[in-house]
Amino acid sequence: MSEEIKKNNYSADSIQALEGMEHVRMRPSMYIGDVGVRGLHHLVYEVVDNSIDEAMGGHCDTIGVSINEDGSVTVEDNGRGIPVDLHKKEGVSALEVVMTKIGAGGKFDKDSYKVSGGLHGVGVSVVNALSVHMKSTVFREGKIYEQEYERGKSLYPVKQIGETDKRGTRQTFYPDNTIFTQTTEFSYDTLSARMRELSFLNKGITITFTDKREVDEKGEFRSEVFHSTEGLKEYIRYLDGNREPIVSHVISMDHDKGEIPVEVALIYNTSYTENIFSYVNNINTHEGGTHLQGFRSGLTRTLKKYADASGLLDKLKFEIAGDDFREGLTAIISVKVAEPQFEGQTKTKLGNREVVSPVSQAVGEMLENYLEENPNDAKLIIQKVILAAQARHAAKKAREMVQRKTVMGGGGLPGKLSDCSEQDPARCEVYLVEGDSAGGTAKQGRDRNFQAILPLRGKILNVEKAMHHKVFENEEIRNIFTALGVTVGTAEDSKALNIEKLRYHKVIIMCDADVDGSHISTLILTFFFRFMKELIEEGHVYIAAPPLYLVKKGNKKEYAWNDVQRDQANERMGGSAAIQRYKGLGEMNAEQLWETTMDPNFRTLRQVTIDSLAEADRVFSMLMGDEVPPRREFIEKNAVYANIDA
Ligand code: 0RA
Repeated sequence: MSEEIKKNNYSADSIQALEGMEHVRMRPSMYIGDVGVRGLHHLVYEVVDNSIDEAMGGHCDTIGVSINEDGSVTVEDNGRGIPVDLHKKEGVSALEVVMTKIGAGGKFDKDSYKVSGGLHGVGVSVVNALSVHMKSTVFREGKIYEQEYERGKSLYPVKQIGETDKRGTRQTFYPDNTIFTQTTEFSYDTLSARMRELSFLNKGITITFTDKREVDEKGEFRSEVFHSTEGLKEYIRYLDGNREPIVSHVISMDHDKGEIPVEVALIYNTSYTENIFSYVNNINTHEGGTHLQGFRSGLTRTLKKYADASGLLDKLKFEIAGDDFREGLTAIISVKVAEPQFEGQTKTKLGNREVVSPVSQAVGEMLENYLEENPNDAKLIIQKVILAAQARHAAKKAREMVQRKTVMGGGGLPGKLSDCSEQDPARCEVYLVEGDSAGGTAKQGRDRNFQAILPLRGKILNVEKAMHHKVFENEEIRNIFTALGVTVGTAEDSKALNIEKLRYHKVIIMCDADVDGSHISTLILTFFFRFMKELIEEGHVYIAAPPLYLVKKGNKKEYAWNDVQRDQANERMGGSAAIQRYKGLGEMNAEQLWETTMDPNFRTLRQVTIDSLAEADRVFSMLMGDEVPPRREFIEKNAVYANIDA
């Protein structure tokens, strides 16, 4: 090859590399989903994923994650260290290739589990490109190596900076605030929840998580150590800790030998909800897919076979449906797939057909053994299935009644709804208001063009503890369904929602800013979470934030949402302002309610998002379940939405 061609090749390659990194900065959402809170946290997951891969390959057992004093994040592992020797093709160190080339990833290690899926596995170079500054430190073969970068560009070639007997890789990055314009502040709760989840999904690894941004009264950093010896089994106990089990222990299995490693754990509890969380390569597959399909078919087939053989179904007058086998079931499925195909709206649905049968078989085998060895538990499960089938028939009748009433009730809208005049759902919003009197004020204060008001009477039904037919028979809940325009699920799929009929694209919960109010918001949210999850998932649900104080002096007035704002407003007015504490929405007049809580130009709405479905489920089951002490503590310590609002 002539010198010239070589030179051209080299520059063509380097241009491509540059373009790759530039492209990440130009179109960050293509790589990390979005540049909001979610995308920001994704940076951490990406770096941690690389260390998890090193651990899954059996090369490391400890990962440290910290949010540093200056807001940067450090991830450190005790693995083999990213290689620093010359990468022949690129002419720079392997570390530099991994850090500055798109798509280089960790994939040059053949036997690692590096399996890119969804937005994960895009590579640490993406994190580098989106950071104002990043530093890699490698502890390897007795030496310490270092390289730093600015917005993805190396500042100097990898250099040796000392000697060590440690092994491992340390990565520190500062997210770029010109990319993450909304915020570059990491949330303790969000990261902590993900580290906990990862430790359950990868048993044996120790993950320490430390927040160095502030110290507590003892002068210590907030810190947690996550380590799970039993993996999914422990995860189930954690998730279902607030529910009452009907079987004596968690049923689980771990097939890590075959082509497709499958891990499953499940338990039955006394509730009426089905909770199945599925993961592919540590990614939560919200939309399910072939592994979930395999799980369901294995579960149904095995339980049905056992029930038929036991004679327990002999006197039953109707068919048992698939749903009936999953009432009161909490399950986690985790599979590892080498080349996952992700489908669906949020690319969280596994498409690989070859996954169905290994999962179905593994689940079948596991259950068959359990039922055989634990006949008492087996009987309890089958009895629960029969009850579920009976309840489903009752619910179907109740649902048909609701739908009949909706159709016959002249347009079908609930009498208590004060509708808006605008017809385009994208421009309409509905306020669900606690109590008739606040509802009345909201009705006077609103802009009737696009704002509808639905007052709710006192505490709505706790759906977490009610059987399905009770839910559909409840008047307040029926009012919500009919006001929103969506119909209740069909007999085949009680959770299918025709969300395209939604009459308002913003559904705003407005309750008093006190413990009772947050309890009521939680009840409404629980209902949405269990019966209209898409509504939350598609970003239609909001919580209004009414002010806590009115600070007034002469003709000056200011509202305050917390004590700091109150004191500042008071100072601005010279210190002797009259302070009114709002005990509830009812103390505001229509104008005040409009100004503070309903006027789109001034109000603050908190969008409810589901960050981690598993964690959200645990929180709801705790808040709405039978155990009072943890609930009281949680409600008093947090705003209800603390854990579900990103
Ligand atoms: C490929 C090869 C080797 C190490 C790694 C990847 C590696 C990558 C990361 C990313 C974060 N932590 C990591 N630790 C290791 C080295 C193979 C060898 O030493 O033979």
